[in-house]
Amino acid sequence: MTAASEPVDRERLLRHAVTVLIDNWRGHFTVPSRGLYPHQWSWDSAFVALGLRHVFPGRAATELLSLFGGQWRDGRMPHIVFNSAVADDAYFPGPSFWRSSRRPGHPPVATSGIIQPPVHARAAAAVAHTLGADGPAFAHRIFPPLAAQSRYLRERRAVGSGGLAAVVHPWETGLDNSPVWDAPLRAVPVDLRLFDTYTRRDLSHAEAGERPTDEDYARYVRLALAYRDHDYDDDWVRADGEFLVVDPAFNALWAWSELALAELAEQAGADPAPHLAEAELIKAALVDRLWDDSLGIFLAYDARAGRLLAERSVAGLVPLVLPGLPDRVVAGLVATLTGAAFRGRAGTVSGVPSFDRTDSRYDAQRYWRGPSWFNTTWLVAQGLQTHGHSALAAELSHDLVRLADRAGLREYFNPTTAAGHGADDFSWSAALLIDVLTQQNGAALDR
Ligand code: 9WN
Repeated sequence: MTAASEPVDRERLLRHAVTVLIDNWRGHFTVPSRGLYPHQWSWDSAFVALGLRHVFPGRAATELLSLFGGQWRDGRMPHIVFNSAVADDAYFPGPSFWRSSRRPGHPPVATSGIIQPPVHARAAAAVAHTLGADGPAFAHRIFPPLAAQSRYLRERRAVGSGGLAAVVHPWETGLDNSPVWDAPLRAVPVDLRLFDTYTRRDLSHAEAGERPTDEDYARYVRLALAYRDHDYDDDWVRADGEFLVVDPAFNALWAWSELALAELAEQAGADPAPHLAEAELIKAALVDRLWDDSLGIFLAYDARAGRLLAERSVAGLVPLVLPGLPDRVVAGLVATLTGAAFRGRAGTVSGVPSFDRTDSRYDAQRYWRGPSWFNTTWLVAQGLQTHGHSALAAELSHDLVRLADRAGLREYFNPTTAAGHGADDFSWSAALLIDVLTQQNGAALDR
């Protein structure tokens, strides 16, 4: 019996995943991990809700509603809503770094000032569905903040004639230290004086070799400080910020969420039409501006330098989540996913590596520079399912189960050895495992 065909104890895995979500629950939200990330993170909460809904649907609704308690008056949903029960320096950069409370219109809770990929409406639509008869009441409450989040992207983050949204910090992509950001980050000086002004808390919880480098951190801090010191002004940052990038995953998730907003609008008594139209607009711009036929993948665009970044990362596969992509695009994405850059020969790679395995900068255990992650692998599986590639989707879901079985609910995984890295008992790994186990039948998983 090969390792891939060993039977998996689904019940045990499910129990463990549920225990992790219970242990990481803080009364109205879930921390991504108990040590490394002791606050509420934006896109983490969406993935967590997608799993929580199967076991505690009420908590899933609370998770999303409590997150939007941190939304700003301009509609931005910050990437962290701080947990006032932990010390300011439990995580760096904490509340005193971001200074959200000095901003007019800030909510009564401390937050960061940057954003993360907008996958929340998709999670909310799934939660509303699971809530059954209580779905419309939840839709009524969650629809207005979700619609405001989308409006913020359209009004404050759109760049160029295609109108796609730009991110102004690598943390906004969620794929923080992807090698794709190396080139745009070269324009951001490493300010050595900054090194003495902060302590990296992440290194007390994870190996330095698995996290971003000190130089990258100094750039992250510089970018965040500049945005903060310009009062988080999006006119300033779009004109003069040192990092301005259009990311395919971010925009695809925005379009996917617009489709979900249309579903929620039906339940909330609002008009779905503008959301369907917005989704089409974003999708057309993605294909028109970011699709690269020769590389068979969507690329990021460096709006500062005015050029596409010709590198293959999992972010370029995520647009598969969108229905109605041209056939040649879907075929190209599937060929790239199953080719040497990502999955290669059947059975040799687990999940979807976060970066091109044939590139010299691929690093199988450093954060977003190679490892497979649950959320991006799950998103690609969703996309495959949408386009009728069910067998390949099932393979990816099966990989997630096998990774959890072999290495536990880690933050990220070496795609070839299946070793786990980063935080343990990581919430979105637990939540998406629950989703996968709940959606699949046993026969497929134990093959
Ligand atoms: C910065 C919480 C977050 C995820 C991101 C992941 C990581 C933070 C960090 O952890 O980022 O936001 O300190 O490295 O890259 O995707 O949301 O799990």
